[in-house]
This record gives sequence, structure tokens and C-alpha cells, in this order.
Amino acid sequence: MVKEVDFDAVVIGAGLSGLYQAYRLREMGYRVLGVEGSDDIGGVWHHNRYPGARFDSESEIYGYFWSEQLKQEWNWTERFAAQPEVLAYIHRAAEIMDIRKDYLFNARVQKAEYDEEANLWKFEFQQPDRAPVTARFMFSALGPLSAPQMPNVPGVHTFKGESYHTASWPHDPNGFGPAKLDFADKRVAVIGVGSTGVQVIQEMAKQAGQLTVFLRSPNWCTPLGNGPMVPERMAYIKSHYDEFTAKCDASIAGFPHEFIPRNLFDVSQAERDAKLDELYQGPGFSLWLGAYQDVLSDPAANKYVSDFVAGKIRERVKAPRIAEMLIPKDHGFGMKRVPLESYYYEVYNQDNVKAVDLNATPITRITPEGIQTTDALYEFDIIIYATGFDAIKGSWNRIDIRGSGGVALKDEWGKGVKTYMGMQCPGFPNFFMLVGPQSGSTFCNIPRCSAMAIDWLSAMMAYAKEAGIQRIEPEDQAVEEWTLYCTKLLGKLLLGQTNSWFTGINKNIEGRDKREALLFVGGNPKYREYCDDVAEHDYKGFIMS
Ligand code: NA7
Repeated sequence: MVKEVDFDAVVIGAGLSGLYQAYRLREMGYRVLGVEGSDDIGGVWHHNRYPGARFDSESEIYGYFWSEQLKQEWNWTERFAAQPEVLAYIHRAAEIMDIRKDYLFNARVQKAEYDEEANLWKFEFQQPDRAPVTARFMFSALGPLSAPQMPNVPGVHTFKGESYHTASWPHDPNGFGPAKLDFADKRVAVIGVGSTGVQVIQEMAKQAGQLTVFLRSPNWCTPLGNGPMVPERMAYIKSHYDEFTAKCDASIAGFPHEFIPRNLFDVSQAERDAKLDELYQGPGFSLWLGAYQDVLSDPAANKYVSDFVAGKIRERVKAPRIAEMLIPKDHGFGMKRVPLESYYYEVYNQDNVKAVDLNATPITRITPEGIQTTDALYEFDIIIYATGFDAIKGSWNRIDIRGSGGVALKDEWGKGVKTYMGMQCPGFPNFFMLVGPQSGSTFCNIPRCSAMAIDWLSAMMAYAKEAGIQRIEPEDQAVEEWTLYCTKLLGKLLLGQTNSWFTGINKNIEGRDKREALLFVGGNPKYREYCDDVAEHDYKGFIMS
């Protein structure tokens, strides 16, 4: 029975991916509704307004490569732009797409349920004044890092000072950046030293009276290489965008860095040390994604680079005890997301900065006064939680998504995530995920790779429209093969052997201690060939009716 639907497609999320997906569908003649839980567009850049938030990607390679207008009119002011500028860019992009009018804001989907008989999805919202809507297709552009995670210690809500999670930072009501908060003369704590912690710590060390960093798992951080974007450089970028795009498209993760096609030990020590030094000083992920080809796969080569970076940390941090505390012991260089920094290590030489090693003295609770460890009670005016996210799965698990037969996606994923191309899950017809588990966009320069996925999905939707297709779901065998492929890939990577959000581990969430194949390295040309092949064979692996 074909039942009338309110919309052909609902796109959930108004971040970079959702906005572009909604735009593409609308331009193809689909009746689209975009829904966004918060009050405005921007996704992670709308929420993560903590001081110090900025790109770890070169400004010119982050954004909508498909918009000639945007590429030619937008002038970045820094080589690695700060959050307010990025959000302003997204607002301008939305204007160009004229996409705001297709969105409902303050419309957080609480439940999305598939009606088998009518072949439609019904969406219910958290806000009681929002009436449910129906659509044939659901595109979920929820962002892999949109469910902020607090530490699993008791007393978090008892603290009587101010406290902020970095991903729910108060907004400047009149601008794109953070609200103006006063940290001067304040005793500030930061918990967490991932990419976010490193950025906020640098800024707090400048602003706070006293800063105490609570450190459990240090990361291998390398210099960002930021600086002003001089007009000549911006002009050069504008006339060479194709070269930048091509460079990104040739790399495994969509960044303008390429591995050196030689093994580390195949060159002399003098040569490799000079090269590593050059890469360490280079911009962005130069050392992570641009070193010798075996650094992320051969344990000996990886140890060499880890020792090299440890040497840099020892040079930069004056107190040997603190330097040792900042050197990771549980994983090699590049096995987790590498945070980028400008003066992070020097922060620990400042008189107003202290570090507490949580491995020696774990936090036992948050009290009204501050943070209690097994050793002492530290009193604060402000606590900043840079404790990350319920990454990837968590964004989807926050919604009660019910597929055929009322099966809950969360329950299915509790047994292990299974997808076809990271785009669809078995038993959930007409439900598409963008930048989700096992997709080619998640371990990638996200806007670049998600736009490629959206272009691909949009072509599939054009094909479906032309053929009058009303229902799309993956074949079981295609799902099994894709999931196995992701699992094998993760098994081969050293990166797959560490505990991080890349591998689905979250020490703050019960039951999330087993590594899972959530990632697929999808920026590479081989992956695109695979996608082209699927499309050329009438979208093989998808059942269309
Ligand atoms: P991450 O990378 O998940 O980092 C979270 C940090 O918070 C990490 O250092 C955690 O240590 C720490 N953490 C979390 N819970 C606790 C508790 N309970 N006690 C002490 N320390 C804790 O999140 P980010 O926001 O920094 O970065 C996410 C991504 O955003 C990043 O990869 C970029 O792609 C952009 P742990 O490792 O659990 O010991």
C-alpha cells in the first residue's frame, strides 16, 4: 500500500553534511525537510565554541569544494581557521544554497520508526509542540562527534562553580564565537587531553589565573604550523583549487599529505632524522600522514618515530617529571588521532599551570568544591570537561530508530555494527547514514569525503527517481562482506589495535570496552573505484523496488 507522505525525504542534521545532502535532494526535485535539534546550522562548529577551537585541517581543504562561488569569494584569514570563522563560512554556504528555508530548527528527532506496510518513516520530536512528520527516505547526517560524554565519576552535578563540556560551550548571542566568560584570577581545571583538551588548555593557560590539567592518557601532539593567511597565499589558493583537491583525492584520508613511498629504515639515519624534523615542523598532519609509508604499519618504524616525538617533548617541557607524564606509553605515534598544537608543551613550563597524573591518582568524585582524587581535593572556580564524545554509534543511539518489525537499531548495534558501505543497515529500508560507522567519510577530511559520499548517494537517488524506486535496502550478503572487509582492515592497521574512539572504545560507557570495526579508510582512490563499480552495476548490493 502506498500511503501519502509529508515529504519524500527527511534529512536529520544541519551540519556541513546534512545541509549539502538536503540541498542536493531538493535540487533533484525531491520534497525535502531538514530537521535540526539545536537552534541553528553549523553542527560541530555551532556547538564546540570553546576558546581555542580551530581547524586541524588547512583552511583551504576544509569545506565545500563543489561550490565555485564559495571557493572564489571566501577569504580565510588564518592558515588553520578558528571556530568563529568556520561557522561564518558555513552560514555563508547556507545562504548560497538558500537552504535555511527547508529546515526546522529546535526539532530534535526522538524516534524514527519505519512503517513496513506503508513504506514510510515517521519522525517524532523531543519538543512537545512539534507534530510528527512522515517521509519515504531518511538521511541521517548526525555527525560522528555529536553526543558529548561526561566522565563516569560520581558527583558531576554537585559542583557549585561553573562547569562546561567543550562541546556544549555557551554561545556569544551576537556572534559566531563563544560567550565572553571571565577566566582571569580564576582557578580552572581541564579534564581530558585529546585534540579538544590540547586546544582549550593552550587558551586557558593564557587566560586563567591558575590552570590544572587532569591527565589520564597523553597523546602524541605535533605542531600545527598556523599563521595568518596572507592575501597572496589566498589568491594563489583560489587560482589553484584544482591542485589542492587533487592532492587530497590522492591521499588515504583526504588531506594534502602523502606518505613517502619508501620504508623508514631504507634511508640513512641522517636522512630520515632530517626528514622527520622537517615533517614535525611542517603544517597540519605532515608527520602523521606524510612520513615514511611503513610508520603506521611496521612496529619498529613506528617506535622510531614515537621516540623521535618523545625527544621533542623532552626538549620542550622543562621539568623531566612532567615531560614523562606527557609522553604516551600505551600507544605509538599516530595510532590515535594526533592532536595539533602551537605551544601546548610550553604551557607546562608556566608558573600558573599544574598537571595531575590520573594514572597515579585517579579522580574519585567531583565535589561541590572541585575534584577529588585518591590523593587530594583540588578546589576550583571552573571545571572544563574536554572528555570527548560517545563517538560514532552514540550519535545514532541517541535516537530511537526502529526498522522492519520494530527492531531497534541500538539493539542491533549492541550485538555489533553491520552496514553496507557504511550507508545502510540491514533491516532498515530507506534509511541512509552519512559519516557514520564503516563509512568512507569518518576517518577522513570529513567535508571532502562526506561531499563525495553525498554526491554518490544523490546519484543513486536520481537513479531511483528515474526508475520510480520507492524502497532501497542492502542485501544481506553485501552487508556481511562489507562488515568483514572493515573488520579485516582494522585488524591490519596498528591503529586498530589501540583504544580510542576510532575503535569504538569508551572508558566512560559501560560495555564499550571491545574494539569494533567502526572505521573504514575511505579517502583513497581505490575506495572511489569501488563506489563507481557499485554504481555502474545498477547499485549492486542494494535491493531496489
Ligand atoms: P577524545 O579524543 O575522545 O579525548 C577525550 C579526552 O578526555 C581523553 O584524553 C580522555 O582520556 C579524557 N577523559 C575522558 N573521560 C575521562 C575521565 N573520566 N577521566 C579522565 N580523563 C577522561 O575527545 P576530543 O574532544 O578531544 O576529540 C574528539 C575529536 O574531535 C578528535 O579526535 C578530532 O577529530 C576532533 P582517555 O583517553 O579516556 O584516558
